Amino acid sequence: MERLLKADKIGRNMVMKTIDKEAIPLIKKAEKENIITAWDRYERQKPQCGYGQLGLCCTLCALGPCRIDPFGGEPKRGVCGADGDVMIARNLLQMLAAGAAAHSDHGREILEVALKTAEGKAQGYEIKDEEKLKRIAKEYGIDTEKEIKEVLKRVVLSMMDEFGTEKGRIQFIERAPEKRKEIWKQLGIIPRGIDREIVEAMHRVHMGVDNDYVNILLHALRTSLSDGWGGSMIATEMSDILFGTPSPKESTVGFSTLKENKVNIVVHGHNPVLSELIVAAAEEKELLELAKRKGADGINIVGMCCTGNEILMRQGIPIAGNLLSQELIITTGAVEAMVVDYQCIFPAVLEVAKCFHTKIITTSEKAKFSGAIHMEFHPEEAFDVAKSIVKVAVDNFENRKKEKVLIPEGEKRLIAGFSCEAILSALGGSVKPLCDAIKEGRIRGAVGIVGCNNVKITQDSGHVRLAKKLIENDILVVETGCSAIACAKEGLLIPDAKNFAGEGLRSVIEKLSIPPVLHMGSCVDCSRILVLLSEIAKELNLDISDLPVAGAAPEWYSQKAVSIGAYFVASGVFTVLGIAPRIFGSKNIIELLSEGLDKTVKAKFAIEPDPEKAADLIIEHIDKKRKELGI
Ligand code: MSK
Repeated sequence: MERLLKADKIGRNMVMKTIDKEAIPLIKKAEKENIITAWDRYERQKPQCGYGQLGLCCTLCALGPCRIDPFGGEPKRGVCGADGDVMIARNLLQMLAAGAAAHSDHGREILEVALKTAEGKAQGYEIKDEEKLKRIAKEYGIDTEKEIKEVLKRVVLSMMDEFGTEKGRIQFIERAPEKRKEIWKQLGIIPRGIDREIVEAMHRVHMGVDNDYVNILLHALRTSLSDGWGGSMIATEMSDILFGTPSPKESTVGFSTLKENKVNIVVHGHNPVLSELIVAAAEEKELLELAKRKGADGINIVGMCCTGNEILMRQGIPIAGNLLSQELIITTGAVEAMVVDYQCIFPAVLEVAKCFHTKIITTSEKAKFSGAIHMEFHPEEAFDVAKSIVKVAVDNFENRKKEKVLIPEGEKRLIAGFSCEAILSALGGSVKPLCDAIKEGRIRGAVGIVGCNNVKITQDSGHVRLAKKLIENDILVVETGCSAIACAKEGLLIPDAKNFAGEGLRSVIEKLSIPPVLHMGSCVDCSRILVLLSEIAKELNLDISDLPVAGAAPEWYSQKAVSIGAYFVASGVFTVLGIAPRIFGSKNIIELLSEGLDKTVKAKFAIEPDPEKAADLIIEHIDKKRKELGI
């Protein structure tokens, strides 16, 4: 009886933790071996601070930490005199600025590699998409008749200028529909420079600077636009130029992408400048021979989180999992090295790795982890460093303990690589067939589901349940980041998933041989969604806010997701969040982020943790937009 109760408890715990079937044996293994994971640490944090959850806690300066009584009692203000509105607005802007900075600094690094590539000083990089480079050069007014590396150099320098303040306006804003640009102009939120908006955000949150919550949050919108239409869009476009614009590729997903007889290397983080070269290095003859001498049948690279999405989209490299998979993959006992750059890497991977032979290798000067092996990546000797990293993993194969290995079975197929260019090409070169299908009602609308996993929601369940209900209701779903990985694990990223789709959507995707859920890339590739929406709006001579579309982040956790959500809404996309942001201590801010924004940017946020109800809200919104358009 006791054993049964225990089994039941484990079963129920599993259901609470994840819907990823391959994760379950690994969670059980972690529990059995007392390996602590994010779910356990979350339990130990409970109850999480009530003031913090409402946003009514301020740790910005040394007068505090301060808190405000949410029931109207004392204290009503912080030591400096800030009320709840100001406290929450400042906290939110600081969070958003960190996210915008992360995306944009990632973009800057790609530009630095591209500049070295143009100057012939980068090792292992080249221009893979000349056509795209020329197209973007024209947008920037750069002469494309010059030698291609000179064109690249000029584009890179123009983009680098946009991080500063000199230009006063970022170029890709011009891609937005006229009506949208007019709204931004009226509100004074056209970004003047990427770094400028982020630095100004940090200035405004300093004690005694911006003390008007509306003004603070308007700047939050401007900062987010500098990310979506600036730093992230630059990261996406320059990655396409250097590594190739994604086109549909078949691959596999899950922990079962690890191979028992091979050296397994997990690349985790965000920037393709690292993962692309690790993939290339793993094909080097000398390293393959070394692997053989060590007793392995080859070298197997798998991705984790967004750097995984980058190499999946461009090269079809298998993707092992998303945010909450990172500790579990080490518990397989079959990972020789986890190579990381930055963002979304739990410091805890070092602790889990101590229980196995796995080496954690950090590569970025700005993201060191105590106890990891640090092998710094610089463009000048990038390929040599990539080879050295792969060699560390190969040498480590002989330390693997066979009796500790557990690789779950069940590898799933997926198709990724739906860049805007790939979608246009599937549609025959223009968005018109998609617009026609929307007008005729075969496709009711489209939704971008993005973002992370969060321990507060059963892993992947928010993404999967929302996507399933939407496609069932003839709504096309596009995804990025961990959301795309979640739905891939559930088999929604293959044409066979048409069986989950409603009749109208099925008729369209069958004709195009595409899945009902399209994988558009990594977190920075949310900018691809903005470009696609702009193209559709321009084709129909509408604003983005007029379209029957929406955004959703059912399991978000990161500061970057705050920025993405804000630039979606600022761009005219109704967006539903599955995790409540820390704003519930202020009625004024709740009102501003919902009805207030609707009156100004013609889009708003909604918060709904239940994915079924979130789908209902989205369907209602899409139907309202269809009605307004008379379709
Ligand atoms: S990796 S930001 S957990 S999507 Fe881009 Fe996933 Fe969110 Fe990181």
